[in-house]
Amino acid sequence: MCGIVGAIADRDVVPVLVEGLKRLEYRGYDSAGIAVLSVNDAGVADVRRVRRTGRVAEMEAAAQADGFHAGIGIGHTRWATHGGVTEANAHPHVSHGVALVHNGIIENHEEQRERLRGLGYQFESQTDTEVIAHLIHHHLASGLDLLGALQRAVKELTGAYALAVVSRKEPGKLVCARMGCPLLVGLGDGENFVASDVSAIIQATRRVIFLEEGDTAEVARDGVRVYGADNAPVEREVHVSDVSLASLELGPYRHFMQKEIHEQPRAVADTIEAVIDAGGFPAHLFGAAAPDVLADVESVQILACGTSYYAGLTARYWIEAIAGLPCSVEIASEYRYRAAVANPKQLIVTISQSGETLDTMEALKYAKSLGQAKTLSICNVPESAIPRASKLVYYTRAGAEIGVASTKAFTTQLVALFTLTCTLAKLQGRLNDEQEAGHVDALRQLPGSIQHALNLEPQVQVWSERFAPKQHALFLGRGVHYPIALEGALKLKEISYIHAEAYPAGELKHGPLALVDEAMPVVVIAPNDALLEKVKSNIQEVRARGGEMFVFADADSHFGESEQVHVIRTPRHVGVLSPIVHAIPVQLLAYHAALARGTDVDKPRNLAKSVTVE
Ligand code: HGA
Repeated sequence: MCGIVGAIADRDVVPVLVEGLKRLEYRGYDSAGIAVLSVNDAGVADVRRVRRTGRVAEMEAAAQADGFHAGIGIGHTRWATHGGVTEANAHPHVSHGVALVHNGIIENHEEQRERLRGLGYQFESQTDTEVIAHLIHHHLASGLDLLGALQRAVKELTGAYALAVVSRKEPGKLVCARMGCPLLVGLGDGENFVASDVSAIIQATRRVIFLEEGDTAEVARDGVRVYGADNAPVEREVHVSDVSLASLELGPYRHFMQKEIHEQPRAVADTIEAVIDAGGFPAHLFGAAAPDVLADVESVQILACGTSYYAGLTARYWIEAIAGLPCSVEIASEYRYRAAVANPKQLIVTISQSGETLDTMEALKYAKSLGQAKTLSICNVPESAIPRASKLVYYTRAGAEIGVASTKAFTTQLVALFTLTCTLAKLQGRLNDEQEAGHVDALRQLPGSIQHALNLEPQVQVWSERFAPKQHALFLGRGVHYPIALEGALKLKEISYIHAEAYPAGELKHGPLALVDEAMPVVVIAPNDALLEKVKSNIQEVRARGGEMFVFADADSHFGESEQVHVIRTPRHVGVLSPIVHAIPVQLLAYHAALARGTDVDKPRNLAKSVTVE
């Protein structure tokens, strides 16, 4: 979603802002802008701003043409929530020499708008954000300094925000605030930065302070001061980010999604490294408190959104079958608004690639408010909000995931969830040494099996050409592979815009079979597991109705090909980890179908990477 970058330095910060915004492009956005303070010959500062709908490169060209140079400025990529995609709605928003960028949603913006109109302010945009610029100006005009005006203004806002602000009255500082949306301060040498995501400033510094909920900060060239929610000065830890530049760059690949699909053997190997090193599933892999927290767990509730939700659905099969614990999985945005029955011995597991998915965060807060103290998060971004709000954490080590459509985050979440399953099973006394060694061994083999699945790319590409002209597709799976069918359908619709639905194959005759004809390709995930014969019967049902089938079956499934039934043989059956291997070909199918249709794979329309609004 939206991205923020800000800088104050002895050099021209415009290239820093532009590069930062380019690194934030992956989050999904529809317009971009920067505002700088430029000082005229008489030493008077004023705000200069450039905004464009469309790509950062267009905004950059306009800034260059206008000769933008300055030692202080803020930039933004906007993913519209309030007000259409127009230049007037793009950030920064300006009020009488105060310029501001905002991530999040201000819930009481209408009430504030009325109040500010009454005070004589005129609005140029339809955004919720513009009220903040006017509010800050209003408090500045009443005599407060910039930081004080920001601190006063945020107390009048309800909703979520990360804010970065400059003012022509105080050209030597940036001020910023965080509530509900991530924001960090980057510490350079005689220069400092603000960003919503460390990737935006990694070219300038790796030393960062993650602001906490309710924090504000004053960022000058020679120093940074952070204030807590009560406006008293606070010390916040300085972290050194280990995000690698290579993970933020495309290298030899055409798209980040393609790069990230191919990084999966490495990402999975890195994520399971701790298990392999330990030669088993010791509870402390989830944190020092894990032996206590996990010891008397009676059931598991998984909360997540999108692809992470499908990872959770897959894990349910494992947790119930291997650990013998009841497990339910719920979409976070649903759970947070229903009267859930609390059980303090239930383990709440949240899954979020970014660790800042707002619905998942709110679901976690809600669970805690119900007295659910046993919380565990599976997350790919260290120090992000959701793991920080959880008792236990398992970090997937996928590296930065830039493509909006999640790939390596999904498969690494699955291995993390499998690790959790085995850890719980062990604590429940349901995993003997031999079984434990067997699961460790299966994990050790997994990167190799994933590589085999990647080698199927040329065959999948041939299929994708048949898919490209289609308007609809049906995905079928059974048991632990049903969530992979769901994930395959989601990937296809996200990036190729082909409408796709997934069903448990046994449901076919209860409705979706009515859709099947020669225009409806049916993708079937059919490995050699206990449900294979059932899936084969379901396939006959499709075949009898003239449907064309695309079957991913592992080498042991003995599927016959025919004119109507196309088969790609996935690697030898890998037992319980099979859904992880079968995730690969459905990702490849979506990727190549999107390529064939010419859509923007890494930036699908209307979607954003980290969903930080409700
Ligand atoms: N509400 C603001 C910012 C939106 C945002 O943070 N998106 O991720 C707007 O609509 O401009």
